[in-house]
Amino acid sequence: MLTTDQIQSFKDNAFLVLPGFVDVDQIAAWREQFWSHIGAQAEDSSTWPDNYVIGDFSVNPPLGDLPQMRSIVDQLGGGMFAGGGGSMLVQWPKTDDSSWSLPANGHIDGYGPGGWSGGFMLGATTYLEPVEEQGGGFVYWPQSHHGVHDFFREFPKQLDGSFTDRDDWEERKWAMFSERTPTEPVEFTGEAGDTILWHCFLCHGGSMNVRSRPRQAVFSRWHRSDREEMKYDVPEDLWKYWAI
Ligand SMILES: O=C(O)CCC(=O)C(=O)O
Ligand SMILES: [Fe+2]
Repeated sequence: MLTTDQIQSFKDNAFLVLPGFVDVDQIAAWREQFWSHIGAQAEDSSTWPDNYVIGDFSVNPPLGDLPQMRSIVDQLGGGMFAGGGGSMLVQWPKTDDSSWSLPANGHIDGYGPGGWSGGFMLGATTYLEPVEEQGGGFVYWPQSHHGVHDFFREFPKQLDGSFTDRDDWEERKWAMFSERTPTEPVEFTGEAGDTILWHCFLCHGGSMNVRSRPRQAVFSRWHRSDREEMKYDVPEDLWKYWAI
């Protein structure tokens, strides 16, 4: 369970870092599953592939099935959040490229059956190995949920993903959202087992890895179990569909 302070911090910032959230034995088991699924050796870079999305694979048990995650998700969603798979995204080292920089803009997710579906609420990302700066970490814009919320209060119909049909989309793309936030992007660096919880309106993205180890991250997402009824509602209260 999260403390009152942790919940307040999540509400203020749209993310919450939980150091050491998944224990070492579980991480070791997931790493084993991952390397064996891709048929490569963790310590031999000549065997490494270059695919970002690890297809047909989910860690077992999925992140959302861990008891400590279940209790937090129930606490945040009041029992109304469903999902919690364990797909993996891997940033393989690009040692030949020294032009590392932070991404200019972050995006927001809108996953669901058949693409943008609404009703997406919460994401979580857990690392299977330490990730240092410039190591391909998950990058996010603290407090960007407010600007994104304001955007959809202004253009509520575009919550269905149709903001990509706007005349200014080609020119501005995701800057439309990240421009509304005053903060600089932050890299999620940390140890194996460290986890970041992120709000659905948190601007975020991937980043380039110029270190030596692959950035191995497990991603889980939760949606409202009643999303068909609420998915394109943009309430004035950002926390209407949350229990916090
Ligand atoms: O690879 C990353 O850290 C970012 C991935 C991402 O944007 C996503 O899974 O929605
Ligand atoms: Fe994303």
